[in-house]
Amino acid sequence: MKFNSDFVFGAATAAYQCEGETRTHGKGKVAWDDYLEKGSFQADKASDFYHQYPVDLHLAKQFGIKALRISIAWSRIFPDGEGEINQEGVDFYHHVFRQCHKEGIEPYVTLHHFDTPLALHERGDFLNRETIDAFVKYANFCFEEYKDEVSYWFTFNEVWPIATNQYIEGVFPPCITYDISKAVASMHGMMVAHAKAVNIFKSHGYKGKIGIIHSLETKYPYDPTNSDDIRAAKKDDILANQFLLDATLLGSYSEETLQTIHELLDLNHGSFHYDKRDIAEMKEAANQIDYLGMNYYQSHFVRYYDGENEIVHNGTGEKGTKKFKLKGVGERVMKEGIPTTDWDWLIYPKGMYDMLMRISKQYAFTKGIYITENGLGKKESIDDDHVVDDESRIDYIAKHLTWLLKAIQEGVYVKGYFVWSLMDVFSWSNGYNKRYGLFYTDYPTQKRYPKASAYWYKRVIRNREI
Ligand code: GCO
Repeated sequence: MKFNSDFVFGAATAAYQCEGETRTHGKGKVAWDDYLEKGSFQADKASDFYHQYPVDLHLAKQFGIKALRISIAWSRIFPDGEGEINQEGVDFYHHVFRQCHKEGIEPYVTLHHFDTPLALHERGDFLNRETIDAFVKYANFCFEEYKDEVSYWFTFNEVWPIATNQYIEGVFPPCITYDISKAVASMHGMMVAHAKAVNIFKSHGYKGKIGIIHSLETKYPYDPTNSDDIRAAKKDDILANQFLLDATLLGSYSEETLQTIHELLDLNHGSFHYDKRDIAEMKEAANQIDYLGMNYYQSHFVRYYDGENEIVHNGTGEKGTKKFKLKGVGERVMKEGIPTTDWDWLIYPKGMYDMLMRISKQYAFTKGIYITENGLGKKESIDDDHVVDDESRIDYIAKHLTWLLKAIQEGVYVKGYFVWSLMDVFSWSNGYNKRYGLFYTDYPTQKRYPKASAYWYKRVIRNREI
């Protein structure tokens, strides 16, 4: 079985993780700049995409990659999030998009990839309605400015990971732990911002297309015969997946979602209130979006747990230290026989298939899904002959593509697949220790070297089969 000729094979990046020049060329600060200064790694120069983009785009082309996910750094355009414009930043993305087209690469552009401008972050990020308004203005500016160069837009990347990492797990600034109210409110804030941006985009009649990207992690009961585990997995799913799928695809929160969220918040002394007018915007956007982006890396097996919150984020990369026990939700545990990455992420390609089937059944969503990220993060080095033999990455991608094909065969409309990442890029919690790239970035020289997976992917793209 082959992929259709219109199936898009691409690769993905994000501005802050690859550009470097984080505080120069007129770029405004983001919360990460100050936060990383206290730690052991910085996002400068990352992969120096600010200067190396012609090299990266040419390499992508040589390896048959005709679609690239890129994000715009909001604070490169509006250094303070709103108000004054930084023309150098505006021009930079014109250069990148034009170069993409010169190389025959279609840019798929994300407006927000974990990088709210500091000025807005300090005033509450997406907990503050002002950030929603500023985001919509920024989005609108980009739609108009780049309308001749960009045909595929995504508003946000990974709403749940932002919210949980900022307000539950505490590993993204402002590093707050176990505040589920804030996490839920910020997800809602981003969904309203997404909806308003989609509606403005559509009201102006741009010829391009627009959607949003969610990181979806399939949840299974640890013991499928245990009703407590079944309930725990369901709750975890509602918090991390269904809340956002409802908002995106229904434009409202289902009774089941609201009931679970309220129960969870009651237990954690929290609450969730929203303006009913938001629902009208969300409904309109749900009708108008053109596609859904799905990042998929891992699934979770969830066991019933009624103890206190205890979350250890395995940022260091050492196996065996990751814990997720959330009061009222459950406990995510390892499962015998299922392999894990160096970061204890369960490698479970069937989870991608199950999630695709679920979206198409539960939401009767037929407009099309892009797998906007999938890939294997690992510790790796390059040998003297510049060979990186990343068999395990090839195996990871091949297995996911196989399950993806099965979903397509069974009727799910999947429009494309993007490997995370094109080249090795900076990792938010792991610095330069965790590599995902098809191309090896030699950080000291900023040279790129194709890994075995790049040659393999080139063949997949050419033959349209695994
Ligand atoms: C990391 C993460 C990221 C994400 C990406 C999400 O190691 O920092 O894995 O690279 O995958 O930013 O969209």
